[in-house]
Amino acid sequence: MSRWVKIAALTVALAGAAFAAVLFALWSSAAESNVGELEFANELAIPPLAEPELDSEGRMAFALELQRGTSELLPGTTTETWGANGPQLAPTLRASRGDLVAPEVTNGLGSETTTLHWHGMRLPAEADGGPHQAIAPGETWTPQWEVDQPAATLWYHPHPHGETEEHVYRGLVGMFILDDPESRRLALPDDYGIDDIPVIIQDRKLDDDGSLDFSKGPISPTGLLGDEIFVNGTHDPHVEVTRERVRLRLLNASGARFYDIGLADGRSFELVGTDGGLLSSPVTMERILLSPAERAEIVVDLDPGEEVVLRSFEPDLATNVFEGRFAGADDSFDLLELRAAAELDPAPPVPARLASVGEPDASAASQTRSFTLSGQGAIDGRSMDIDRIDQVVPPGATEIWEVENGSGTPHSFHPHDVRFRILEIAGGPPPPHLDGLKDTVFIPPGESARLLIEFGDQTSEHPYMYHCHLLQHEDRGMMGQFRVSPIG
Ligand SMILES: [Cu+2]
Repeated sequence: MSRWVKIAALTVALAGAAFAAVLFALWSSAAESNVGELEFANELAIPPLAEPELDSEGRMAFALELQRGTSELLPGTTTETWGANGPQLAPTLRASRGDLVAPEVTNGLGSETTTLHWHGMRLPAEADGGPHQAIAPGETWTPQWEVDQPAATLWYHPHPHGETEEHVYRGLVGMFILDDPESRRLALPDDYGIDDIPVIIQDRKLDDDGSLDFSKGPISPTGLLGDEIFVNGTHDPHVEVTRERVRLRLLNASGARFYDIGLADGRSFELVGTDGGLLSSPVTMERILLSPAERAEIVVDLDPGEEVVLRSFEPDLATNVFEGRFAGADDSFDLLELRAAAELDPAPPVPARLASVGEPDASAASQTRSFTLSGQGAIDGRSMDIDRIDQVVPPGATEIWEVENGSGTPHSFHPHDVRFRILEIAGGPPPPHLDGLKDTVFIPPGESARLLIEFGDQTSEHPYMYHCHLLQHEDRGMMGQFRVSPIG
């Protein structure tokens, strides 16, 4: 070997070692935790319930003014945030099956165009609030629809093409609670803000002066991960509980972070509902994994005078140890302290039967479609094109959609307008907590999900979206469009 070849080989080896050292340093510093660091000093904010005007035709007109504001997210600092009818977050909307709802959404964000999407809602495509329903600055958008689905915890958030991660991160997120006659008869905690508590979880990175940090590390396979947790916009929160049982409506409103949620002392809770509605019967659990956009309604039992912490444990993302670290798989966070009063009002036990969900009937499916989530920004190798319709679904059809995560990165799948049943996930039948009505499902790397989907029967020129709900992936094009239309 000549001298120059030896020098070249040595140089390559040194460069490789230096690169490995940098990667290891990045990897070592990427794990985040606040466990044991919080004092739970702040009373949890409860988003106000919106009070709609009833118009002459009986529609519930919810006025929503999208606006910029400032919030004291961390003590002594000021953060520019976005909200509806306030500086951050948005009011909780509440309606019942059969109601006609007609939000009046005014874009007061200044120079920014945005949209407002009603996640999990069955509605006409032109009311969906996806990227086709842009609201220009100063304009008011007035979709309307009749609520035609079971009681559920839905939510709403911006969905502008390529900018959803940023708009959600800035704080434009609200809960949309649906009731139905069946749910109202159940003895579940349902006094909003008293024993029925919204728990909207977001992570953020903040600079010392409180300004939002939008930067991502050099390795961010799933998107921006924050090291500060906010519940309903409150940092370091606690909530006073006055009854023996409390229902928490958990919403993962983060763009990329997964939460594996349980009680810090290991006690179990009853899972009563998931994305699309109540389960047929409660499921006793100690942890529930929520990928971005997923919801869970849980009921927690408390003894008088005790304090128990709601915690997110290290989520199993089923990816390799290297990528997992950069996707938050080694992160844990205290979320919220539940403080029980010295005397608690009695509460009935969780009913053994909840909703009539029934068994999924795969034989009702008229066709099967297959999708592969590939890389970090494509479905079936194609990036989202707003001028391309990827699928046409006959009105009222029931179909099986098989979705494969063909990458090494965690992904999820969320079709608009529908709820689905999981027929199979990662090679087996769904576990009980995934056997209810869903609208978003985590598909681990290399795994597949078979979904039984009942589509709506309202035809339209406008498409609905289906996409990964890790918002960085959605923004990069891991999204397609389907139209509900007679074929041919
Ligand atoms: Cu994804």
